Amino acid sequence: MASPTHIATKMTIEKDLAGDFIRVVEAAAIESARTVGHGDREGSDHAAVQAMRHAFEDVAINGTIVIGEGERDEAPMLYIGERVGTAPPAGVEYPQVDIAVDPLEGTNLCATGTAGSIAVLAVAETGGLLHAPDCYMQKIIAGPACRDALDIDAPVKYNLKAIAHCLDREVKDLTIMVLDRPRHADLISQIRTSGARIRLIPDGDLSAGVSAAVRGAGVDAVMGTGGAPEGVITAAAMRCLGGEMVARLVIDTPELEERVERMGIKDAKRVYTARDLAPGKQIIFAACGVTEGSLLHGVRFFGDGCRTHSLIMTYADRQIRFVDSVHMFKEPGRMGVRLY
Ligand code: VTB
Repeated sequence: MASPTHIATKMTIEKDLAGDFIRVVEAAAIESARTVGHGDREGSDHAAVQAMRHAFEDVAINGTIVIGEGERDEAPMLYIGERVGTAPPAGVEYPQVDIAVDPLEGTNLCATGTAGSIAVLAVAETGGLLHAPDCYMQKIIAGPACRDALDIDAPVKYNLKAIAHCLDREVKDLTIMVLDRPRHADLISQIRTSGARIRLIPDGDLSAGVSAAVRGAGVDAVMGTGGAPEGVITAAAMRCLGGEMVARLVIDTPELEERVERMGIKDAKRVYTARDLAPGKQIIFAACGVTEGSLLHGVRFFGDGCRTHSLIMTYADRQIRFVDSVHMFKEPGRMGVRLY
């Protein structure tokens, strides 16, 4: 008979753990969704972080947070380097994984009840996710049709033409999502000059990026500068979806230069692809909608429980699942479960 250790080492990260990570993002989404529109972004974030941290306790992993809420001295939970997962029984080893979390991506969106906030994480075997510093990252993200067609150093109109060509349509029929920030004034004006359409978003370039690689989500590409940690999690999703991404860290202060050097990043100007940012051989991406969005529905409460909408993807196992869950908080009551 196989020993428990033998069984544990035979576990594959993706097949055996994907379902557990749905619960982790669902827990974060449900708790932050209770704060939607309260105008308290810290409160919303705290609710998500606490719920996610708690949910990790039930997952049979030897996990290390590599992208999280900040350095140990600035974040009490889900800080970089924190170990998460259930303590294994004697003689059992749980799989070692690196985890990138964004318990509430789009805190402002949640606090203001605006579309597009999600609870999200990416998991890979040790070393499978770039330990990106918390700085900006220039990104272009598009769907699988645009494989190898993007050039981060080329003019905006070149990339728009390339995307249009890959999608077999005209530039004027593209929809590009851009974070609504003053730093994007020139980018926005160049996209407008080219004739492509723009959807300006207040926050949430991570779910926008994932949407760009999902047909029917109404977005063809994401362009501009957003957070680097969000970029790594987006890259994990692109690996699962076969989407295209080119990115570069924005290292514009001596402090940041020093920090990336300390982190072992030799070429600060390096152009990264999704594979460079998330090189894992086994990758899990899990996201759950908090507020309503073009990719995922938000959490809907119905008194006795709530309903959540999640996306769970695995790379090697090639599974992409949209999961619609009903969570009963107590005994089913007279309200019953709603169909939609
Ligand atoms: C973006 C956005 C995120 O950070 O990455 C942004 O997608 C970048 O920072 O939702 P700025 O707000 O400084 O532009 C978020 O807003 C998350 O904080």
